[in-house]
Amino acid sequence: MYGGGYVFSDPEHQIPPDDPEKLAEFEARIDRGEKIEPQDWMPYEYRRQLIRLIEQHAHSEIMGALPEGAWITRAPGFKRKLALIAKVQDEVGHAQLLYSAAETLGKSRADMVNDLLSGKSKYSNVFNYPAKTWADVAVIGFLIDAAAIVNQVANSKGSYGPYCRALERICYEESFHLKQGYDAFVALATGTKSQRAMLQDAVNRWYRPIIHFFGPPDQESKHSKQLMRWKVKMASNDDMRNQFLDSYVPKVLELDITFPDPELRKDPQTGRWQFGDPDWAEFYRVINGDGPCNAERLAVRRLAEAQGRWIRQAIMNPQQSVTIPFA
Ligand code: FAQ
Repeated sequence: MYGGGYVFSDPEHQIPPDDPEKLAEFEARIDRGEKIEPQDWMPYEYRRQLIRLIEQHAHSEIMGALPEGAWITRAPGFKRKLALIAKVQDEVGHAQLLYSAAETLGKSRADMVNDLLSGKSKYSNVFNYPAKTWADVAVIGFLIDAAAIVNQVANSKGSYGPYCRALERICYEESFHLKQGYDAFVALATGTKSQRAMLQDAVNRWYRPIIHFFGPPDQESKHSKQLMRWKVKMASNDDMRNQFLDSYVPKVLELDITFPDPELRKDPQTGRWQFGDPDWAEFYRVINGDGPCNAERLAVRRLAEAQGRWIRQAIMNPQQSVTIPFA
């Protein structure tokens, strides 16, 4: 297939037009709800878009381990620490599943990792914000995992077999993360005055990034129309955002924790949530590399990559001797 290199990495690469008959048959299969598998014919653009989306998702899981991972040593108590270690390990495992799913489309893991480290590939906006207190870990575990589940349960019913199967497995684990996140969230919400204040502060800081998590409003979304036609995305950004707000705003409010947005309300006529200015300029700054933690997160990944190089060399070339840097 694309053994030697990754054709879509080259901006000059001319994408040949798809054979109209094959395209029609492919779209008919999608309409019938069939799964597309790696060996099947697929349009170039379907392949390119899937690689982009699955790869970004994989990077998000890896980068998503960093804000919470920093709290493992400071988790309050043995049981919270055990749960957090297991969660962080799961997130990294999700990245492995997703990189494998993206590899079935012809881009090597090495190319994907290089594109993350060079800043070429995106990853989720939310992981470019700091986790300042333990309450941030509770908010990530509850609300960001919940947001991820809304998106991933829907898309696990999509058209590309390897991605859907990876999402099904990931969703089982994310559901457990959500439970431990909710438990930590409730413990703070029903705790002392200062615990409640710490939680409220964290919710205030994460509210806007979570609104951004589902992507730009539908009218600004570049890829949604085509991806929904090909059943890669099973709902639009605004519909997913609305579904999340429907399910989780009441769960937060019932704990007497508020959102820092006086305009947040559900319109009873339309069933749609309305909110104040979500500052999409901030969203675009963050996803294009200029968020509060982008540089720090990438620096950590580059360090991990450099420190793990010797062991990758040892595994890939077992006959050759390697120098162990820290021995
Ligand atoms: N962050 O045309 P659209 C997790 C970019 S997993 C960064 O609407 P699309 C688990 C988009 O790439 C979290 N960039 O894009 C966990 C595009 O840029 P490009 C990740 C974003 O693809 C929990 C441009 O904006 N989940 O959290 C974001 O149709 C707790 C135009 O936007 C997934 O990746 C964003 N939020 O829809 C781990 C799920 N939104 O590439 C640890 C799969 C948009 O043209 C702890 N992905 N952009 O330069 C998707 O469903 C979609 O990619 C969307 C965006 C819905 C995220």
